[in-house]
Amino acid sequence: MDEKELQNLLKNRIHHTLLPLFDKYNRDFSDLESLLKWKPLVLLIGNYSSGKSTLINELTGEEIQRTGQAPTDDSFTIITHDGPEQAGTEIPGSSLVNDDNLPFTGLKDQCEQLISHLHLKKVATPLLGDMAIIDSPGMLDSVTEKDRGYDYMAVISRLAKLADLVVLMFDPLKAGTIKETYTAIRDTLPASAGEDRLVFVMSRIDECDSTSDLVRSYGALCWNLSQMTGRKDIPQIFLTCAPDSPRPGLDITPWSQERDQLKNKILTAPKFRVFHILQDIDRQVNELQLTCEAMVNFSKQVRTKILDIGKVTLVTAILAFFFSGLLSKLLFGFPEQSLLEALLQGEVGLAHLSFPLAGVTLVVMGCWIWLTRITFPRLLKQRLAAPKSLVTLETDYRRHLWNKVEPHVVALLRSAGLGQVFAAHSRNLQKIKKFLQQDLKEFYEKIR
Ligand SMILES: Nc1nc2c(ncn2[C@@H]2O[C@H](COP(=O)(O)OP(=O)(O)OP(=O)(O)O)[C@@H](O)[C@H]2O)c(=O)[nH]1
Ligand SMILES: [Mg+2]
Repeated sequence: MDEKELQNLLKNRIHHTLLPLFDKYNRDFSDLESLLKWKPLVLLIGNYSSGKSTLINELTGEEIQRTGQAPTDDSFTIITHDGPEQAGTEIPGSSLVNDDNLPFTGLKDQCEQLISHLHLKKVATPLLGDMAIIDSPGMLDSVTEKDRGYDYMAVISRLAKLADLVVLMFDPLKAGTIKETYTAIRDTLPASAGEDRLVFVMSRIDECDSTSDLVRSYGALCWNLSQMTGRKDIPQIFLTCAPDSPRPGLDITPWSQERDQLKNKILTAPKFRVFHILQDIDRQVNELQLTCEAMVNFSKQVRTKILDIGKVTLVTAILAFFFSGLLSKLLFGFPEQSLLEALLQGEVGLAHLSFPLAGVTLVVMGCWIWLTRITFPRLLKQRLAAPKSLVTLETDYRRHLWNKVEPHVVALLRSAGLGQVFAAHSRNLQKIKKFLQQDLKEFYEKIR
């Protein structure tokens, strides 16, 4: 089974099994749906003038992107191949964000400014037939949202979620010292792209005067990366330069393979697509499972209270049935004959039942008010104050998931009401567990 067939199979399974469950718990599934819509994507981000556009021109074999020293490009350009007849076609941002067949509708909520800085270019090379590469505006120092006119980090975050590979480019002159790069690596990317989808590149190494100069830049980049990521282990960093640019000074022979390895990594990104989708599903379904677990436990706790109140109601209703008439007679002098007296004399008529039935009705109503006005709101308040108590968080993974899920569970509880207690949470939880333990495992095995 090839990647495309697998992706379609996955899409069907998701639509049949998962979407209804996600709907029931008001979980947003749009990111995953976007992922299933279109071709695999590679996102190129990094310092201005680090050589992003140069690398894209090299991959496509066309001068498709403008290059130059100093910040050159202020647009997000999606580059792909859609058959030779389409080569040279450009699609503006306004069409891209309104096309439901493309995964970019999520960018619509960004302002107009972004729309005019977004477009799609179709190129002649069939290498990009099954994928697209996104070139991005270079990261800058001391730039604010006002300067760009849109929230650059929010756009990067959304695109990184869609991308199967995120290539982060640096150059020896600004090895990890640019402010936006720092923010992206520390705050934005960890929430959008797993470490395994990130590739670090130091380009333009030919501009180092000597090997020791390169080692200094490489060391500076490693140090800065460890500060940004908090990781002590240094990820692989591709050391490359454009093939036509080697300048005298540094002999780049020891690193000459790395440009090809990088290009190969980019062009084989479609292979990661199914894995990327599975990883996303895995995380989202685990979040859903935790949400559902919280609802199952909350429902159980409410049902226990209902059962307790139910028992009290039953006993009180039986007493009210037999003794309400007698009590009223003793207190107010009527009815003339209570149900109990009529029973003892064996002369029970319809008239004897009015007081018992009124008594039972009063008891049931009282208990219902007790449940809905006192017991349920009190329990809800307690759980809202400590929603964590609704789940067991025995592993770091579950604790991490819970941090994301908690606000959602709180919103669900607030809007839930007593009716939610009788929803089929346990059955839903079984379905979710079955998906995680069987279906997902089968898919992982298929891509092995
Ligand atoms: N010496 C040398 N110059 C390079 C290399 N790669 C790119 N350049 C040059 O560096 C400049 C910047 O390259 P671009 O490809 O425009 O960089 P960019 O990252 O797209 O820049 P922005 O779009 O502004 O963010 C251009 O003049 C390129 O010709 C390289 O490996 N070695
Ligand atoms: Mg560029």
